[in-house]
Amino acid sequence: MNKKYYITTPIYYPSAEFHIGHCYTTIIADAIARYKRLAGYDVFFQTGTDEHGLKIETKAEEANVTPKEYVDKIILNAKDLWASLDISYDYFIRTTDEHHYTRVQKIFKTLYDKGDIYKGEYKGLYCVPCESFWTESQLIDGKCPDCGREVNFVTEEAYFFRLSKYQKKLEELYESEPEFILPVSRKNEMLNNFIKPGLEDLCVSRTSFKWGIPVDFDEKHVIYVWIDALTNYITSLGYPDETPEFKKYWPADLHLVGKEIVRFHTIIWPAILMALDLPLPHQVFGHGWLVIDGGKISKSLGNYKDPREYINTYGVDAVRYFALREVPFGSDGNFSESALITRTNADLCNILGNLVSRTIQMAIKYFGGVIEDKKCYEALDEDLLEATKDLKNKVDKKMDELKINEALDIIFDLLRKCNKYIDDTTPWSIAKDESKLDRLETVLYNLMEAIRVSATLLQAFIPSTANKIFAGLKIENNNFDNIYHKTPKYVLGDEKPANLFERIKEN
Ligand code: ME8
Repeated sequence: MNKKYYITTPIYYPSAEFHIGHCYTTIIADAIARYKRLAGYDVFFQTGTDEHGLKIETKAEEANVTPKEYVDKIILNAKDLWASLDISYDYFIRTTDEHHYTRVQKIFKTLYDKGDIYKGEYKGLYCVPCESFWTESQLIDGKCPDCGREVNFVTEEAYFFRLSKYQKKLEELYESEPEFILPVSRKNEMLNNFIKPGLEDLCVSRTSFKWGIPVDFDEKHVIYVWIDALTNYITSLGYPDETPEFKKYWPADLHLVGKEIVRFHTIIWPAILMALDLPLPHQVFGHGWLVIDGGKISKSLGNYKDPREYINTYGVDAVRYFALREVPFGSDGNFSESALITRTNADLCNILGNLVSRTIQMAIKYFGGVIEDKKCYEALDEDLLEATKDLKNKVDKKMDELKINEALDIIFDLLRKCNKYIDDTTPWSIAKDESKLDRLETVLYNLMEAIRVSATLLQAFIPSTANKIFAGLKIENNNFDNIYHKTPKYVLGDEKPANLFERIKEN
């Protein structure tokens, strides 16, 4: 049986249309999911939407529609966005799905019956836009540490999750699983800023708004945020029912999240799972933010375009490639249209596009598109042949470490080597000597094999471009099993394929 791999994105708030930041996480999750599928894993890739809460209730009121009508429209657009970005999710969970709804109620009741949820009174500081409660010591200059806005003092009857009980177990988890949180710097932040100072019990119900899943044994309360949101990762698989999907895919292999919600995924989520006696996810990766001109891309500031505009203008793979390649994964990075253009021209157009088109053109021109390995090697070939042979191992290693941008850079290193190989071998001058046709054919064959191997790996990152390359080489797509099965003979026909990327004019 194939090994399984379960990867998730956060479930995003459909309080406004999605922006390039949401695309960032989802594209990266998609590339990892595709990579694992190509490697033969049975992958379950989940994304979705987190639809309850006061913010959405308020937005819907402002728009004069019901909360459900409000979110339905945004989700339709979100699904369209994911389709135009070639996002290959296996399951899209909505927290308004009936299954999720009833399963969350059961989970809440189980935790209540076990004494891990109890009724008390909440007195505290609350940030409405972030839907987060804060303690005095967490505030920065008296304001919400996440968004910098005012917080309000509130008192209300509420249910609490006994988070404090799991302090020691969480410390042990961090100790015994050093790679539970990546990058490691975020682990230290969680330990030193949140766990070590002492965990407080967590408010998990509200009575001040209605748009949420009711506590079924105390209907005045709606289940508030994290028990509703975090459990999406298991309710989608059928939990608390013992479904085959749950048995197969849980625990998750990777929760990919932005750095601002690492805390919820590495403290509250494992504690809930411990309370339910369930195994914990293997890893939570907290990536950095895409920023615009150094500032946060924000739904509330509205400083962004619909990502579909970029896709329509520059193509899906320009956007995907930028998200995957531009920023060292884990760090913050700037997003701008001019950086997107520069990156597309430099890598996709100049390095990849040119190489593929030059190689295919030469194969057509000199051999009518029919190329075999004539094994007429020279010392000059060594570097390219070795790099081609090593490529998958090197990329695998980077993918295992979730160094996605470096994985791509290694593939592009090989493509750069191919371009240099053309410059060094100068096929057009070999072509002048009739006696050297075997050598010329070998050079072209080496290039085509390097392109094929690269395209096999690129399928995970820029799938539509990889498909065009396979189509241009007139071969079937490879997966990782047959990546090193050499193509016995390329038969391209005599039609020059369209360029993969057109150069974009820089302003
Ligand atoms: O937090 N750069 O939803 P959300 C990079 N519903 N990634 C970004 C980003 C940016 N500028 N902006 C958003 C929620 N993201 C909760 C999650 S999970 C059980 C519940 C991505 O709509 C990033 O993944 O605010 C971030 O963590 C997520 O969107 C926040 O989405």
